[in-house]
Amino acid sequence: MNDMSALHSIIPSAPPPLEELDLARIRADFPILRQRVHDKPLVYLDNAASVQKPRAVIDAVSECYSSYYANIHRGVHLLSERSTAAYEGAREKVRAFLNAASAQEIIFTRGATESINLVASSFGGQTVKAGDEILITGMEHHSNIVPWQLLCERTGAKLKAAPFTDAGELILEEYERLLDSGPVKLVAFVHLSNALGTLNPAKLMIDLAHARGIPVLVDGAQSIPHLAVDVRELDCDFYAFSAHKIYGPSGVGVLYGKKALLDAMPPYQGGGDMISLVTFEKTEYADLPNKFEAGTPNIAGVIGLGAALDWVNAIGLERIAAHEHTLLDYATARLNEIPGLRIMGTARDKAALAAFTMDGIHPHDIGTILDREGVAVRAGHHCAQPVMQHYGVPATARASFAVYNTRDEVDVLVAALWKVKEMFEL
Ligand code: C6P
Repeated sequence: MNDMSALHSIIPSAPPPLEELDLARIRADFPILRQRVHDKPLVYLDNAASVQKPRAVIDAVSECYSSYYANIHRGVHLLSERSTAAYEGAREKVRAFLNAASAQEIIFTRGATESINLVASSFGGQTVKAGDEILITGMEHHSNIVPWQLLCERTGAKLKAAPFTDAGELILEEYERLLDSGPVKLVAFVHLSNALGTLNPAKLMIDLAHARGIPVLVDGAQSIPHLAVDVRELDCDFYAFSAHKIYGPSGVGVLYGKKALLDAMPPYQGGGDMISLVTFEKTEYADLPNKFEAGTPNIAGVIGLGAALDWVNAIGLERIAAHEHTLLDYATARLNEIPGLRIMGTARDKAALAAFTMDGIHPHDIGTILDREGVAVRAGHHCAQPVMQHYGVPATARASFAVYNTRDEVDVLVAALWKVKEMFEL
């Protein structure tokens, strides 16, 4: 069972909760939430897959294209200068949001997936040799498994995964044992599991790896919208996330990396903007962060991410987290009232989502029937097939929360699930 201890472990001092009025104001920022689906009010609970966008983000993207769009870093003309300033301004916003030491440590990518591939290809290609090991956990998203497998195939290195309990908690003793059981060159783990909701003890895991001189990548795709992240306090070496999970546009991501590591790494891709001098004999690369940003980036998308972070900051991540935890506690209690429903992932430290199965009913049927009731959830393996294999199920249904969700929406979800159950009992 999820309880308030999860809330307290994430939020040091309890912030003021979101009042009804705040919530109404927040919801009013999201035009898409006003619609009806199958003639029912939309209840959007697929936020872990991608969250909806507030007006401020939609407007920032639209404003870029309608009033000052041009390519960046290239032109001497006014529009290019304005686009460049807005793009680099967004980089500074990301730096401040993560509390990184320098904007040079913020690399824009296409998403968390590309951020991880960048590290696997560049850092991994340079550092990892045959016989070396990469350590992940058993609860990773495919984006934090497959890039390492590809690296292992290329180099002859080995991928190891630290196991987790049936409650969905990492077995720390096993993690430590695996750190010591071979020449581990990098640890990469998910901060908040998209399939279980487990919040991993990131600081402890990083300290344990660093005590052995091993650098750490944190997959922050799910944690970024739900808890305040301070990369200097965490002391992670790399942190990856996607804009679309934190109210920003899709097609944009971030890789944070410590400057000394990024400086020493070779470029990921070659092309325009990542060079300082090119001849046919040799190329000199640009300084950070440009060295890792080859080609024209998603300019308006990055600017939209900056607007998303402003929007989140205006509410405060602590308040967002507190609201979502209240919802998760309420949802967990109500879901547990349904006979035959089993929540997958009951870790003490848990956030933002409830994944579940129902006896004798395929998760895709649950998702389809819920959709007819206006409730959007994700049904499937959530790109975390090893997690499904752990529980011996092909898929789960997953309700995931954002700041705009309400208790009433949880009630709609639960009522719709009772309907699902009745339909299958006929
Ligand atoms: N998880 C979900 O429904 P991209 O696709 O690059 O924006 O994010 C990849 C990714 C990496 N790590 C974790 C923990 C994730 O949850 C995701 C994306 C979505 O759970 C889509 S599969």
